[in-house]
Amino acid sequence: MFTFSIQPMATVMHLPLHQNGVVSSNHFSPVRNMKPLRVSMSSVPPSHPFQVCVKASVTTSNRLGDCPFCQRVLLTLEEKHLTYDLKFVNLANKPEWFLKINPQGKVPVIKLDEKWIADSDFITQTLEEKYPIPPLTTPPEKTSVGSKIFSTFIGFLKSKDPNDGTEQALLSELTSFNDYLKENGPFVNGKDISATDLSIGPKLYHMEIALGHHKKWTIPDSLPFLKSYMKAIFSKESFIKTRAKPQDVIVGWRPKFEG
Ligand SMILES: N[C@@H](CCC(=O)N[C@@H](CS)C(=O)NCC(=O)O)C(=O)O
Repeated sequence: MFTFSIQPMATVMHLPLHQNGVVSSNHFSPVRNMKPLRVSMSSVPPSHPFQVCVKASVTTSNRLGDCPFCQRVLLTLEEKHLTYDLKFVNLANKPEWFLKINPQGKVPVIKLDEKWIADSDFITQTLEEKYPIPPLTTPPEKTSVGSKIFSTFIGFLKSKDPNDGTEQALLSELTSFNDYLKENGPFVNGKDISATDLSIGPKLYHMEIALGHHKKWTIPDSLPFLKSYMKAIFSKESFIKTRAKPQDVIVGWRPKFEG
């Protein structure tokens, strides 16, 4: 097990969470079954960094790999100024210690109040409830904005037939998102970055690198608000610190491209 320590830029107050047992996305529907959390503004910051299991790089030892869900969790920790230690998991040969933590075998997994919890939806929601400052909540009516971009990107990446409509499906989702940003941006919730941006940003990063390399595809100039959005997110210090190496993204998506 390799551990990589990350220092905070600052600290914030934190709140106690009461949960039972190991939680994973297998047993736990992130939103529906979420237990009520007790919130107290008088709590102190955690004395130790969080432990976070993330995908290991396949090109460089002891480095973060290409998992957009892991980056989403790390971005949330960064934006909330919470410290963390990374545990790199080789997903091609999962170690026993990791499968004990999360029998489902998926990353990210984070240790919160002595319990390991999985699934980026659940993790980020729990972090928001335990550490509400600074707030990252996206209003419910905006959380589905851009939600089909990732699946349509994968559909296009996997496609072998240029006329099967998958490129058009992606373009349609990107155009809707561009138009939304034009009216409501620069971020999904307006001027401040929020949880939905921290979810979409890593996916757009993967899309740009994977489609650029495997399909020689680039985002059309007709989508300037999307381009500015990507530039704004990709240039954030928190994003640069937590992003995967482009080569890992290329290698990671190759099996889907080659089918
Ligand atoms: N819904 C999960 C998805 C997590 C996920 O699919 N992670 C991938 C890596 S990007 C994984 O661990 N895959 C297991 C494997 O490759 O064996 C989340 O949001 O955390």
